[in-house]
Amino acid sequence: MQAKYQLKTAIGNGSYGRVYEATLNNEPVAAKVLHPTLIHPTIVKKFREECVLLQRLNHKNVVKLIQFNISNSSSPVLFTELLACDLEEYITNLKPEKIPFPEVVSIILDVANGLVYLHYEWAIIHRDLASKNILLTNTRQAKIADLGLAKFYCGKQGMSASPVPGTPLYAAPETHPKPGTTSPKVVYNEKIDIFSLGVISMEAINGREPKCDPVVFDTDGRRIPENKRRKDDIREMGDHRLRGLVLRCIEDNSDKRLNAKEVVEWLQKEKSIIERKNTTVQRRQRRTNYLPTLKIIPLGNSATGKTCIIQRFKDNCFPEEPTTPSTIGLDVFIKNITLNGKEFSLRIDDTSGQERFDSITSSFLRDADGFLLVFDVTNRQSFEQGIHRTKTLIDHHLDDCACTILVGNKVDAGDKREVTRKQAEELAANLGVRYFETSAKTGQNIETVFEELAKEIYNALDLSDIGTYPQKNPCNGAVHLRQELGQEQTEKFRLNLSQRCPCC
Ligand SMILES: Nc1nc2c(ncn2[C@@H]2O[C@H](COP(=O)(O)OP(=O)(O)OP(=O)(O)O)[C@@H](O)[C@H]2O)c(=O)[nH]1
Ligand SMILES: [Mg+2]
Repeated sequence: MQAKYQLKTAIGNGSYGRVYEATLNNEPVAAKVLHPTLIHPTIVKKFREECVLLQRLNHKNVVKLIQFNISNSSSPVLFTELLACDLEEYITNLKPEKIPFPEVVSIILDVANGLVYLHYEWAIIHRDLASKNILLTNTRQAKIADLGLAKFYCGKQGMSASPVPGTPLYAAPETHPKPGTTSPKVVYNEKIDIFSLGVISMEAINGREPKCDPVVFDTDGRRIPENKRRKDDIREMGDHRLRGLVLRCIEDNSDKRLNAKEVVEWLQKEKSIIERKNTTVQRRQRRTNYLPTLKIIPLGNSATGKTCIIQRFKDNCFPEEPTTPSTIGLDVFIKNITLNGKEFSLRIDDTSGQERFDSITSSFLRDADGFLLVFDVTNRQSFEQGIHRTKTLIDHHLDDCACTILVGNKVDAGDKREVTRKQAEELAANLGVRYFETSAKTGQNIETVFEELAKEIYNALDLSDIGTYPQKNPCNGAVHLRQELGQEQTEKFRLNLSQRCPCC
């Protein structure tokens, strides 16, 4: 049965014809009407096969084909969901502003996810990825559109097809046939989409359409490297955080390009950094509307000196008593610090090293920005078993690696030492972290470990764009917080109300 549709305004050009805003059975849709010159039985047959396949595609980052109309009497039409605008339009309308970094990450990640679906679940190459074929919803969710030139490909050996099928500005070098070749075909694989994705990413980063030298081969018939043809775009990216990703996508040699899954992995890391950065600012602002907060958690076996380290850092003191009470559950301390001229609040969660509190400790790990893995240099077990145990705890609860420093405490204890500096440095190298020796008793290196960890977090999260926040209610000195735990749990905790900061 033929669908009842009505074309309204033209909104763009697709690979085979014009795209209109339309209604289909009274629902808003986009309708692509095939160009009359293409109505030839072979093309229409191919088109129909393609429509049947596309109708089966179902992914949030691929535009959904709703229906198609192929009759002998009129131009074939295909109907897809109607979205707000395409990426090219969005970039143009934003000028002179550029798309904010978090949005660039999320748009490119959406496209890469769409490509993972097409490449790995269907073995389909799009072949015409360009910013005009990336559609955006009102909330900037991106969807790959116009699969008019899409083809099945047969894995590694690639496929042979007509050269330069897509939009030249975005086309991978291998789709340009060598001058003087007799065969009009070129062989390529899914990496041509990755190349186009790299060009689209540069466009989104630079906030303008790509520039590219139209000359592909030099006078001796040698291919001109893409980083030369696209040097203006590359220069304009400067040291943008996604520069490395883009360069890996537009490699001349397709084998060296990332694949769609690797692009997704790369961008997911960026996304999680953005999310952590947002929490850094919001976490504290939600409560008190002042400084952005970095959350640090010292972890380690019981009696390694975590609480003493924190107290030395916060109040520059060390308990007189020969033994101090073990931490029950979790205590929270706040101290403000200055990093690169900006004020931050360090929130230090003092965890208990006792294994029976591991489940409480775990619930606070997820949004931590950094960890101190503390062992006692006079206690071998705290080094061998303790660090392994606490590192495993972090790995179980964090998807990506947070900043971590290994700390050997109690170095004042002289000949009682059971772990050498060399052994600790070896472990640190294996864990890929830095090592510091401290003494909460003498104060040795205590400020340094916190400052170094804070600097690591600052750099990892690229906090340079976090402005200084008005400090309405400065919370200097001791703050001892009860956490938002259930009544039953909180009853068990020590809580020094006199030290409790009213602003927290
Ligand atoms: N000699 C020496 N003793 C220390 C040092 N740091 C802590 N201690 C002692 O080690 C013991 C344990 O210290 P805490 O800070 O309570 O240890 P903790 O890691 O917080 O222990 P839990 O709360 O049970 O996890 C106390 O008796 C401290 O006096 C240090 O740098 N040198
Ligand atoms: Mg303690």
